Amino acid sequence: MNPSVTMQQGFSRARRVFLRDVIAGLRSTPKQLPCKYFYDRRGSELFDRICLLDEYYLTRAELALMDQFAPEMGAQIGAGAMLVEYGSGSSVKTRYLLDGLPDPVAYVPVDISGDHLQQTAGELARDYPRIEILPVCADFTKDFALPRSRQPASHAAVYFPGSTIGNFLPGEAVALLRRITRMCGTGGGLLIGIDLKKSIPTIEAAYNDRLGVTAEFNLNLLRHINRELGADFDLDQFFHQARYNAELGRVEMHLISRRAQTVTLGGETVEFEPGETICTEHSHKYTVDEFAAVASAAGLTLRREWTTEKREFAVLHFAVLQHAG
Ligand code: AVJ
Repeated sequence: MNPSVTMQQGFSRARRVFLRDVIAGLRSTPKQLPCKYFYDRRGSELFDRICLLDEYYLTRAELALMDQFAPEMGAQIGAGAMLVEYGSGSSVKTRYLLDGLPDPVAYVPVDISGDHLQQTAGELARDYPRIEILPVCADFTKDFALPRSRQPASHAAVYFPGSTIGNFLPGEAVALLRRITRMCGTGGGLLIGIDLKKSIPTIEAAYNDRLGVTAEFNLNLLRHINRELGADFDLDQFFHQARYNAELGRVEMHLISRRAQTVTLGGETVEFEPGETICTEHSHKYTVDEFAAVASAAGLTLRREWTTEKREFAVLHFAVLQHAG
């Protein structure tokens, strides 16, 4: 019997999807891997370290906005909301928002990483006893059901911080925002963090830090694949590089093969040429107007914007105007 078949039978559903995604990505030209698989335990820790780096201005800029304007953002969202966060991670920024929101009914953190989610939900339940915490372990790019809160909410508001929307191609971003529009319905809203276009050296430095934490984060994707899928990537034979594609307005992260090599996974082999790259992440940068146009295509209207003085980062509030259906 083909050994890969026996192995796959022992795989959980999530792992089979992971394997399918990885093989499809490595079979395409140019090779690519989905960035959502960065976030195993170690990947999440490395990302937390990225957020503290001198060069990685994004988190500091967004936190400064939350620190200064959360009460205004909360007022803009309105009283009695169910706050739904996409990709909640450690919910650090959320605490500012929960502190600024008038009488929120429930907080629904949505994250793909179940362990992290349960831990964070427990901490929030302890610190915010008056807000019902309803964690949902899901991939927010797929449909998921909103939990029902004990106390009925007047409306749903999605919080999508961190410029995570930048990982999606503009067309995918419209599709994801449409889901949000549909889920919230008329009267709902979206508060979203967007990394803004700026000088290329500033952007590139944020993804090529001197300490090499981003390189570790990128390479850890291969380690994750080795561990979960029994692949045999040699991490020493790939190196990290991030470059800004000005035409498409995005950072592209790559893992570059140092030499010709063959990698085995799931009973299949994948060949690499010297210098061949795997694109592991796109991180789109927008102007406020560009992003408002993307959101408008999904039935969302810009209501307010908060930007840092140096215009590094923006937090934008959109209203669902017409329920797209
Ligand atoms: C979490 C997607 C916003 O694109 O800046 C950081 C991920 N990748 N350094 C980003 C990331 C490399 C980050 N996002």
